[in-house]
Amino acid sequence: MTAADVWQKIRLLQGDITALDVDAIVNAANSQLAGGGGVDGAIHRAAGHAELQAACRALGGCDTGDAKITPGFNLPARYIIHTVGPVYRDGQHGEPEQLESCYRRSLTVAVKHGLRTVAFPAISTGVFGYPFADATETALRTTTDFLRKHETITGVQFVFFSPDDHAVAKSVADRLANMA
Ligand code: AR6
Repeated sequence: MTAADVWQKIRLLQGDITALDVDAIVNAANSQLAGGGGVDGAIHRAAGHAELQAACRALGGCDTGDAKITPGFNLPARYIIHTVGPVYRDGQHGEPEQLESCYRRSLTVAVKHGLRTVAFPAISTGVFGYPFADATETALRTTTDFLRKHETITGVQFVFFSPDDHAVAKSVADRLANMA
């Protein structure tokens, strides 16, 4: 698949990821899969807190850079893929590789479950402090590389809660797509 074909499968949206009717939304979780604030809190509220917590507890946690799947319960999305991003220190402690791994592992889990449409939030860019533009470049590069090799995924949406983040992400995507 050419780079141009891959970019046709990518969409950048502004809004609330819990509203999306896709095969799976990705959660920016913590390594205990214990629930929390930010997008994790919103997903737990919308999916149904008790059911999702019970499903997460059965998974026994998740390493940074790894991804695990649960049902979507009350969400429009059929599944939730929980991934744990790095806590950003200075970028010299493996954070870029760990963030890449979050996107690669989440997409690998999606492929293994036969899922075709996936939506990501901006992993690690809230509480975990990853600089937004760098994180977005890593997200887009890793995802487009993955989609070139795995054609069963038909669409990946990147969902930004704030209009400012959405605008920055669009400019990062335009730059990368023009280089492709
Ligand atoms: N839809 C889409 N994006 C959202 C939503 C939403 N409903 N709500 C927030 N965001 P964060 P992290 C954006 O902090 O940095 C939790 O407590 C938000 O604007 O949710 O990976 C977990 O339990 C930001 O751009 O995730 C962990 O302990 C992005 O989602 C920790 O936070 C990610 O921000 C994970 O921190």
